[in-house]
Amino acid sequence: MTHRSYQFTHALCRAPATSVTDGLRAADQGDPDPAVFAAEHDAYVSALRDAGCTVAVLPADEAFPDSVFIEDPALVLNGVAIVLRPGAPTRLGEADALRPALVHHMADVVDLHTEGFVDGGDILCTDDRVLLGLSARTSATGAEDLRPLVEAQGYALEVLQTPPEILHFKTESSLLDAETVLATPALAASGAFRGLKIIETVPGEEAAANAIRVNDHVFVSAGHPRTADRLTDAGYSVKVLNTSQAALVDGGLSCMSLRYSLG
Ligand code: CIR
Repeated sequence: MTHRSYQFTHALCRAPATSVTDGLRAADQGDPDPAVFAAEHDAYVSALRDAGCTVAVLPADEAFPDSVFIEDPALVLNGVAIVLRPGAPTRLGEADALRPALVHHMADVVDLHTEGFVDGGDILCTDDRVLLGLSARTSATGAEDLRPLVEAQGYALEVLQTPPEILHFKTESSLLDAETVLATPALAASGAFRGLKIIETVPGEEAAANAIRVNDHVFVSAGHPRTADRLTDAGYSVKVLNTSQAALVDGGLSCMSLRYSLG
């Protein structure tokens, strides 16, 4: 049986811009170093390739400091890209800037027409459901306008509430397999994961929750050894990756690729 929620043939990434030093962040802990960011991004792309994906890396887009976080302006279901409407003013133009590449790489492209907003970072997909967390970046109007596009791909849309202190729904959750998510205790307690098993991050390692399952492996950010052990003990093949520079601008593993299947 194939699992469209975590089995992928392809991934699309965008190289980090040197302007990532101007990237959005909730709390300033210093600017990312573009050279170190590029090295961490290269390792991330290699890990996607090692996991079995054909990866295309788009050139850096200096006009958009946060454009390395390519997950936010689009959602890909069944190889069809839905161009979203990112909720941060400095990121709104990323959708149009990405569109030509989506036309080139995806099976089809459709546009979310809305006065509202949806960020891809607020979307967690299972095999049959799209869980969408409302947040400072994703509005109820955007969610309802997205519904028919998601249903057209054979998914049910569930609209949930992301607790206010969390940037994106998937900042604190990720899919581990068709029945299981990794989540922080705070997001697990929100009741969002009805019908799914939950493995919680270890207290103090909340940032580990932004993991990604890619084919046979679960990528986890470095610096969260006890959560990584918890996943290994649960039977997952864990691959640890450095995301120190993305973390300085509130990014993590899921944000840096659009994962999808063709054919
Ligand atoms: C932002 O605030 O939009 C970026 N600095 C970080 C985006 C992270 N993306 C994600 O969680 N999907």
